Amino acid sequence: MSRVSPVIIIGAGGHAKVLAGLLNAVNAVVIGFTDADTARHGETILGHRVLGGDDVIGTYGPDKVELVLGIGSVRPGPVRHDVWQAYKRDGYRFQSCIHPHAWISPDTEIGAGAQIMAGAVIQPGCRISENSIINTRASVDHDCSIGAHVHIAPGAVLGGTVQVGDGAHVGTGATVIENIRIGDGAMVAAGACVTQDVAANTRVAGVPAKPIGSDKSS
Ligand code: JB3
Repeated sequence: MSRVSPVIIIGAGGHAKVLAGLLNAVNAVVIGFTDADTARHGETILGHRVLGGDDVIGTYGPDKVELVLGIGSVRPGPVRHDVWQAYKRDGYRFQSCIHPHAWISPDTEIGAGAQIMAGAVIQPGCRISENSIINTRASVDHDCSIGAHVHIAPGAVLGGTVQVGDGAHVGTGATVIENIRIGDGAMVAAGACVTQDVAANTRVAGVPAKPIGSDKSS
């Protein structure tokens, strides 16, 4: 992870706190957090202040600061994608965050702003695309392809050669067996065991996982 530029963490909730812990562990220079909720302004989290709203970012500018997207997600949704696109359009760069206690095969392709948390394992031949989260203790086995803006939640297990489409969510503790394709925007519920491909924008749950509807309906 590049630690040349200081960073601002966007959001000051649970996901941002985990990222602050990671950034502290790698001695990154953290300027502080921004948050949409004015009640949070002035708080200190793991040694870093909530500086104000996102207007603070503009006072630095894209040549002075890199961003870390600290807004998480528990289902597919536009927020992470939209915030990412807005700042990218304005010329900002997102710093990728890799916890020192993740194990990542050296040949892994890691996109800009990807976040790989403590205890994650990524085996050879994988690609983790931009702005995706491989959360605490998740395991991604050989030759998996993880699209952009994906969340592989804590403790999820992907077997070999799994493909996860852009914007999909694999819930906490879910298991996906080898060679499965999970479509764009799909959601795998927590604890599910996926043994068949999942179509785009579809939600599945259970063991074995079955469709429970379209994510557009939630
Ligand atoms: O499951 C795990 C391990 N983590 C979850 C994570 C992936 O997603 C976590 O438990 C949460 O369920 C969720 O974390 P997140 O996104 O940090 O949620 P929350 O704790 O609700 O905090 C979101 C924060 O983002 C709130 O303080 C919002 O006010 C703030 N926020 C929302 N939109 C924003 C914006 N902040 C800024 N700066 N800009 C925005 O556009």
